[in-house]
Amino acid sequence: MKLYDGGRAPNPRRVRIYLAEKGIEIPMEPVDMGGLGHRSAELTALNPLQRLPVLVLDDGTVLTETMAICRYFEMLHPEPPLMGASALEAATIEMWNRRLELNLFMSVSSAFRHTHPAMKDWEVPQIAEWGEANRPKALAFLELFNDHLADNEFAAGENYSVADITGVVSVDFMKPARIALPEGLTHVRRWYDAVSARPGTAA
Ligand SMILES: N[C@@H](CCC(=O)N[C@@H](CS)C(=O)NCC(=O)O)C(=O)O
Repeated sequence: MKLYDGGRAPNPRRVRIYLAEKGIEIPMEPVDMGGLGHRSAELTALNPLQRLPVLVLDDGTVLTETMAICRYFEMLHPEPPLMGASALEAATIEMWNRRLELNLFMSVSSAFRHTHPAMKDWEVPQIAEWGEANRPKALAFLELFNDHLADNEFAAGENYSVADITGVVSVDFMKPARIALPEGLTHVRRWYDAVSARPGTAA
């Protein structure tokens, strides 16, 4: 088994944090994304979408998509549960993970990819106006998330989960996207500090 990893890029980082939280060690193959290594013939053959992360199993089976890769390991290593231990927990985690992916991660990612000069060969066409339009979308969702965290320790309730991984990676991604975390979001800050301090988050 081998995980093609993309260094600082947020989706590969989500898988690395997930694996660290689970205590799972697998061989990693670093890909130089700055040098467009993810578009090499080898990577394109594995993932025609030319995106990372990519997991290749021992029998050659290829898995892409961050959450699909996490789901694969979750079934093999259910403890500690990061995708829910009951039907309701699993659905609640899925709900908040999707909300965070679609409303925060995507907005931050669009702001970064559509405005940052280094992304001009990655995001074609690069539309600065669309990038700018996404900054307020990210901030609006953070307001909602702040209200939710007033009554919840973690993104999906009382237990740490993959939704927290998506959340913390999204907030960290705000820095290169040049979106400042507003001072008033005290519950987001409390949650962010707690999740950031977990050893796995350094992965
Ligand atoms: N939906 C995919 C997205 C993967 C993705 O977009 N990865 C980024 C790195 S964070 C990438 O490989 N980008 C390369 C590119 O845009 O050329 C997932 O969840 O894994």
